Amino acid sequence: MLKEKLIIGLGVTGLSCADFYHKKNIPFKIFDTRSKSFHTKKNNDTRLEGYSIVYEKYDSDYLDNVEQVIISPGLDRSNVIFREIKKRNISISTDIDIFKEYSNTPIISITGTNGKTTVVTMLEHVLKSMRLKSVACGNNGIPPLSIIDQKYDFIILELSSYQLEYMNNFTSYIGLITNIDYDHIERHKSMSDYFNIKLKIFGNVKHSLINNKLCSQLNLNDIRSFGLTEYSKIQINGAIKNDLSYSENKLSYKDQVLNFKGLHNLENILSVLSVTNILHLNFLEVFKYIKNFHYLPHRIELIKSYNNINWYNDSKSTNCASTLAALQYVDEKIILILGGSHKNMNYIALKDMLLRKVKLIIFIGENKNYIKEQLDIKIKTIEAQNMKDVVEIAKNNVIPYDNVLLSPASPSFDMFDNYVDRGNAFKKAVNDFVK
Ligand code: UMA
Repeated sequence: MLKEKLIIGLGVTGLSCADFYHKKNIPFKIFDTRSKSFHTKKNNDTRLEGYSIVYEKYDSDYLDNVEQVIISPGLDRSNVIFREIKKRNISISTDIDIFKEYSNTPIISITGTNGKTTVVTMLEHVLKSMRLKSVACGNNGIPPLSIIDQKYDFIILELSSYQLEYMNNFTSYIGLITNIDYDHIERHKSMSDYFNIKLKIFGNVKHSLINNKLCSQLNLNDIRSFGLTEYSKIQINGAIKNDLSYSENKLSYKDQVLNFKGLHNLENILSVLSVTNILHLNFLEVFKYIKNFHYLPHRIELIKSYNNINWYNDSKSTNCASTLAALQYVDEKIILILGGSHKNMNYIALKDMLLRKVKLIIFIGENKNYIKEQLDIKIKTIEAQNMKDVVEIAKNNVIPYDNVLLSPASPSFDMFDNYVDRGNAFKKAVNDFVK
C-alpha cells in the first residue's frame, strides 16, 4: 500500500496542506483532535472529498501507513498523538518546511512577541510600492502554501513561536526578531524555552537582524541590530544613522517627517528600514513610502474623538508588553479596559505605568480576579459584563482630556471568537453609545 502523509489539524494550515497534496497527487489523510461538529463547514469542503478525515480518536492501526506527519502550529506537543509518532519514529514536518522544499523565492522571515504583523505588512507595502512583487504570509493568516503557485521577488514570512517550534528548515535570506517579551508560557513552559525557539529563526540565514535591546540582553555576536541606542541615536542594520533623528512621535530625514505611534512603532519602522538597507533600496524612497503606510486596525486605533475625549481600540494586545506600549503612547488620564481569557502572565509588569497614568480600570473577562490579586493597587476598578457595559461605565467616568483605551493584555476567547471580534464589538459599542 502507498505510504501516506498525515495532516494533523483542520484549520487554515491543514487545509492549505490538503490543497497542496491534492494538486500534487500525493496521498494524505487528516486527523483533528476536535469533534466533527466543530468543523461543520469544513466537513463539507469539496476539496476534501474522497480523503479520510478522522476526528477526536483514531484506531491503533491509524499510523501504520504514515510516512510523515504535517503538524498544525496550534497543536500542543503535550497531545498524546506525539508519543505514538515518536514511538514509531515518524518524521514531523510543517507547511512551512513543505513550502521551502518547493519554492526557491528568497524569504524574509520575521518573528517576535509583538509587532510581527505590523512589520510584515509595512514591509510588504514598501516592497510593493517599489515594484518588487512580494507577499506577507504565515502567522498573519495567509498560509504560505496557498500562494506557492504565484511568482514573487520576495516572500515575507511571519513566524510565530508555535510555527518555529515544529519547523525543520530555517533557511531564509533575512531572519529578523522584532522583540521578545513574556508570553506563551502555557505552551513553551519557560521563558528560556521561548527564547530558544524564537532564536531558531537565525538557523540558516544570510542576514540576521535583531532589536538592539535584545542583542545586548542575549549577548549575541554576528547579528546586526536596529533600534535606539542609549544615547538616543538611531541604529539601522548594525550602523548608527546620524542623518535620521526623532523627537516626540516624529522621525525626520532630510525635509521629510514621518509620524509614528509610540516607541514600539519606531522600532518596527527601524526594522523595516534595516531590511530595505540590506536589499539596497533607496532610503529616501522607502522613507516616503513608510509615511503613507496605513496602520492595521485593533492596534492603538483611534476610533473616536468626541468632547476632547479619545477612544482607542488596542484589542490586539494579548500580553503585558503590548499594553505597556499602548499606555506609554496614550496621554494620561486613562480609563483602561483590561482582562480576557486566562493565561499565565505577570501583570505586575503593568503596575508602575498604571499608577502613573490610569485613573480607572474597567475589568472584563474570566481573568479579572487573577489580575486584581497580582496588581494589588489602589486604583478605582469596576467590573463590566459586556462591551455595552464597558462603554456605559467609561462614559459615566470620563471627563474632557481623558482617554479611554481598550488594551486587555489577555486573549479574547472567553467572550469572543478572536481579537478582531473583540475589537469590533468595542468599536460598535463606542459608535452606538458615544454621541
Ligand atoms: N487544534 C486542536 N486539534 C487539532 C489541531 C488544532 O484542538 O488537531 C486547536 C489548536 O490547539 C488551536 C486551534 O485548534 O487552538 C487552531 O490551531 P491550528 O494550528 O489548526 O490553527 P490554524 O487555523 O491552522 O491557524 C494557524 C495559526 N494558529 C495558531 O497558531 C493557533 C494562525 O495564527 C495562523 O494565522 C495560521 O496558522 C496561518 O499560518 C493565529 C494565532 O493565534 C492567528 N497565532 C498565535 C499568535 O499570533 O499569538 C501563535
